[in-house]
Amino acid sequence: MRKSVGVEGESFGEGDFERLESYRRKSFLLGSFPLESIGSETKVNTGFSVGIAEQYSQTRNIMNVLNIGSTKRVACSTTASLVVVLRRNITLTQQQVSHFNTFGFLIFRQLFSSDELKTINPEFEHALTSAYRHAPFDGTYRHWVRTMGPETPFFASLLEDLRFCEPTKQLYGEDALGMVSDVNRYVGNTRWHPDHRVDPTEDCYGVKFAYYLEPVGAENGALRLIPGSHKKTLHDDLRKNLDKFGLEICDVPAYVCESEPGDVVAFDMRCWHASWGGAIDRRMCTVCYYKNPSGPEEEAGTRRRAINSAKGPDNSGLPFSIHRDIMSHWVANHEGSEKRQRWIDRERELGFFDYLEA
Ligand SMILES: O=C(O)CCC(=O)C(=O)O
Repeated sequence: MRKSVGVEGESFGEGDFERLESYRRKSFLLGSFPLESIGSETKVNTGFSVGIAEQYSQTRNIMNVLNIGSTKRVACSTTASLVVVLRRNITLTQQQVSHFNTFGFLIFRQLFSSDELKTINPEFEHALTSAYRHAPFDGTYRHWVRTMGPETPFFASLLEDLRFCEPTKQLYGEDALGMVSDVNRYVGNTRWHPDHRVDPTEDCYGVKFAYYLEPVGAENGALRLIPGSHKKTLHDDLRKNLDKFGLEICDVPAYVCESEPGDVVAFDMRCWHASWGGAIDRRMCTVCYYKNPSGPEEEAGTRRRAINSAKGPDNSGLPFSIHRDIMSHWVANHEGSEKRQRWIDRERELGFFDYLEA
């Protein structure tokens, strides 16, 4: 029996997996939801998303989807699993844009599905274990590696994932630049700091999407942000005065971004941020974009960043050859992604790959 799932008036049946996948690439996310009971109804939270092509071929039964909405009921008949195509609203509302502009951050709950976390966790382990084979993690210093190489395909796809690059376009312009997807094992507290300077002649700026793989709260390593500190007056005031208060990290007035696995915190990298009480081996990942500089001053600021960011890998205790191989793979763009090529061309022009290509 041919079953179908409706997507904006279209219907799909068994064997239509390629077409389903092309929808996912454009703007749809697919959810695969195991059903415990047969012939009943189940609730699907559309905040969850999965997009793994191989699953389609394994999941031979596609059901009707009823009532597209935020939480929906789907009818299911005689099968133990179900594929649903959901259109996730990846566009920020005006209110979210204003929140980000004013406070410097936004939190997206359950942007990753539990199925995606099942891919993220082993890729995370593999990326760091193989990169630091020469010095296995012993809790004395942070391990950090970029995940844009062939061995971590899920992480490597994230810069081009619409969940990240579409909001970035809204916040930093259509031509914003995809920079980094990385994974980290943090050790204990992180002191207060901004990632970028606020003066555009000295540095560029952009957004970091950060997600933790364990639940984190106020007492165990959640990201703390000082709202509005991406703006010059507060940013500079903190640079000048924060240390003078002699406050513990946790006593500085701040917003604590409690999070569960699957949640993502997006913040302007000029914001002052820190963490408190975190465990040794706090697993955290990021996806980062920069604003494409416009005008000679911003370009000069971005070129300075390019020179400084070449030092990053040296400070991570990672053999340079490992970093170079990962980045060279990304820059080679074997997949022929147009979007990525545009980023690469502009980043090369700005000097971000000088150290790789020297
Ligand atoms: O999670 C932490 O300890 C801090 C994260 C951080 O400083 C960063 O991502 O820049």
